[in-house]
Amino acid sequence: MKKIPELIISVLIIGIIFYVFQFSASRDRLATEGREIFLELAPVDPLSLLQGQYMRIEFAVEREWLPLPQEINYEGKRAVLKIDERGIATFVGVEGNNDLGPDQVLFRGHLRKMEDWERRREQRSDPVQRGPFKLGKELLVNGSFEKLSGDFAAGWTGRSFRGAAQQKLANVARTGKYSIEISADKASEWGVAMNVPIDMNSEYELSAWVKTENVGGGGRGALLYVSDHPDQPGSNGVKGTQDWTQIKLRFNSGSQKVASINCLFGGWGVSTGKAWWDDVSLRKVEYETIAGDESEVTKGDVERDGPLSEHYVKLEIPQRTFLFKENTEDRYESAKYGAFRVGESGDHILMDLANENLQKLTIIKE
Ligand SMILES: [Ca+2]
Repeated sequence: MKKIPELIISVLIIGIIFYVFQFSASRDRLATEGREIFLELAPVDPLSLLQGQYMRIEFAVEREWLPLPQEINYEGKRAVLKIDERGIATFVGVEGNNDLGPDQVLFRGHLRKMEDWERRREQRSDPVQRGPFKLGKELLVNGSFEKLSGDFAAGWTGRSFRGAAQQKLANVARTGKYSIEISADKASEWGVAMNVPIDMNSEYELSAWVKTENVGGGGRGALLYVSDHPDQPGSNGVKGTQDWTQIKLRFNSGSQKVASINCLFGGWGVSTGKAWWDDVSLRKVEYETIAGDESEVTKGDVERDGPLSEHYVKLEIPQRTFLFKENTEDRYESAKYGAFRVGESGDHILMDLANENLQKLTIIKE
């Protein structure tokens, strides 16, 4: 009887060794024989390396919904990626019976259908179906940074995404006496943030005025950003040296009950220089009912016949984290693409990250 547990353990060990061997053999094969493709990275927050040398990454392709002409069963299917002349891949469809083009590859990921609330949200963003809008009451407290707590603006806190920037209350203002200043000598991504309770499945407009001085680098510059939101809503950024300029963005709260509002320096990259934010405003977008003879019921029917007849699919890539080689963490700042090797079966491995010019950054540990 004593021998049986030992036997079980031996079988398990042999199994594990075999599995690891198979796994590393297929990895090696992919690494040498697979076709090289690049997938654009999407910003993820917080980009903190404090927990060790692991970092979470996402790909821009995962943020897109692809409309498909008819309903397809996605079960076990692979995505079709189209490769441009530089090797950069975009998601163009789901595998079918047709042959692949020379510029297409299969890619094994998780294909997901659009969920109901997401579909409804897409519908609502169609401006044709809506009447004129008005903005609701101001939801931000201390958006002009005039109320102080210690030597900083009450209710607002600094948030590091990458690098090291400085934040302070500045005696530069568009209105009142103060604004928020973020400055960085070394390229950084930095926010001054506040959490605001919001209603689910509602549209909001976030705006602010920004002023900049010598803002440069690969990031968007001085902008507004809603963090911890699946859509990563961000405004356009202001770079260079500009006097007070208004920036704004619209976003839908979806399933979120809190909006993490960021006055963001950097954004989809890192920036240097100095910028000021003042008169940050968050207001709900309220649409007026379209006046007409149709009843609400009829209008609902029209809406159901429209965008609802379309089908959407999203590609999710299981590779979410990687381990940095020692002392290579700062190279992440110039990362723009994930460099994959893809086999004919659609199996793939993430080999490295690459910069804007597709040069490898050699930061991923084996
Ligand atoms: Ca102010």
